[in-house]
Amino acid sequence: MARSEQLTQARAASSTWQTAASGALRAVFGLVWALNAYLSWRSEFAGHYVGYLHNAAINQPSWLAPWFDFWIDLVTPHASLFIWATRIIETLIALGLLLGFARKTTYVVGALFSLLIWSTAEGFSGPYTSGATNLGPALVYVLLFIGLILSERERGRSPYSVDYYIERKWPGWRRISELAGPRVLEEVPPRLPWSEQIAGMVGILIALALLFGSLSSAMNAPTGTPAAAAAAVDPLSLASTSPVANPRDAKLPPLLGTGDSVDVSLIATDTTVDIASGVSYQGWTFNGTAPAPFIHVRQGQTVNVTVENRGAMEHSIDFHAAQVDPETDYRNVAPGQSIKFSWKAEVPGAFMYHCGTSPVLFHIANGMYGAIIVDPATPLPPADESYVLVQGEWYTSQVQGNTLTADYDKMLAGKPDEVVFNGIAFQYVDHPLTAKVGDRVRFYVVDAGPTYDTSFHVIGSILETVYPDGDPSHTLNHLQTYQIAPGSGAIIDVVINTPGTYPFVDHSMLHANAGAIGKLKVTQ
Ligand SMILES: [Cu+2]
Repeated sequence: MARSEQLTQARAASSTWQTAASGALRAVFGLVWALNAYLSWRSEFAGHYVGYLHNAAINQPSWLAPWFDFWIDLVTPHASLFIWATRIIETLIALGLLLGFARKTTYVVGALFSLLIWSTAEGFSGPYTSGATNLGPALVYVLLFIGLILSERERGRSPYSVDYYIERKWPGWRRISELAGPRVLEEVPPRLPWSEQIAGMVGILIALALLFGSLSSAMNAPTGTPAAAAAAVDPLSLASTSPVANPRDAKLPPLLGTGDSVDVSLIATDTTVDIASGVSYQGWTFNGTAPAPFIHVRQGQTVNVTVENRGAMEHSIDFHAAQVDPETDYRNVAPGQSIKFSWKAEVPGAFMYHCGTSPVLFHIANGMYGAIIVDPATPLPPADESYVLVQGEWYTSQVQGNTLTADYDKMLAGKPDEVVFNGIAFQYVDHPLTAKVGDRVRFYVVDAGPTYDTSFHVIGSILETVYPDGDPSHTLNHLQTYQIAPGSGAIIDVVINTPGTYPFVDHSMLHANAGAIGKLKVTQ
């Protein structure tokens, strides 16, 4: 055999294998897309969709902010349209790659779509990490599409594609399927013998089995590893700009009773509560709200307590206003059980009460806290308006969409996502508390923490009288700010003589930014 003939044969063989390899690469890439497409059809994907956009916007360089804001503004009001578009586009790309259908269009659309979705929505499905780290995978996807484009420009028609058979009937199909020029397309594409095709497919299947095996074990990694770290969404970034729908009434409720004893019934349940406008949180509560009911009694009254546990785990009660044996009365109550005990309200004040079951940090941060106001036997100077403000903290992780739940790691690290008065961020900005000029406005402020104190301050005013812990035997006058530690309270009177809107804040501005701000509207 002549040397030139040998060379031609060798070239033909290598070209045959390259064409097969290019087809195999396309099909394997198609399987990855099929997995992406499959994940996009799950309800979790739809539930998280808007959250992904917000996540992706975190930690981006400032020059990219308009790009991310543009997508958030565009997608948020039409989320379901974008969810369906994403599902359909991903499915079509997967089919195009697997079958070799409309290859040119598939590659171009695929490259553009990859760049877009990775740079805006954090990728295709779980597990997620936040921000710019996804630009890496985006570029890999785009490069793979470009690789396919370049390879097929060189090689022309692919016998391992549906396009090949369509073109044999309708040559015009080449316009949306082929990347090569007319000269290359004239050539008959080389094709491997069936035996070698089958051997190649077996090899690919083994490689894929190994790949998906390691992928699924990475995706099922235990909590705490980066792969399982849930979407870290800031609840305030999910909040709607419309006003809080159901603000908590801050008015001090009337005394529970005027007799010598009063009955208090608290029911522990697993409840979903609002923590910002349009944002809910799966927490634990007493009587379905966080904070729990404001309890108002008078010094000298006996408080008959019943705590019933209708939740899924142990809970208990701890009244800071009571003096009882904690091992007995504050013991854990199993689900389905209840506890009764009585105590006498001997000391007046603004007190916290909470679940005391371990870890208390978790039970308080998950919503199980409230305020109990014990009026002094000799009444304070009368107030015209009386409001209860219980400051709390929310530590969140996203369950789905605008529904969040607890993040114990954030609790341990002392990193609240929200700091709030009466459970819902900014609710009294949307719905200001009210008073008339010259009124004595009394705030019963309780800091439930669990971790941070409050530096209570009324902008535009000076605190007229402060009763530390709410006891009239301690009286301070004319303070600018009063600091209240977690687990304590104070009664704070202000008198405002000029009409206007006076914000009240936790003057730790980090906390005010995170929700601990409200407004007092003073009118004539
Ligand atoms: Cu509890």
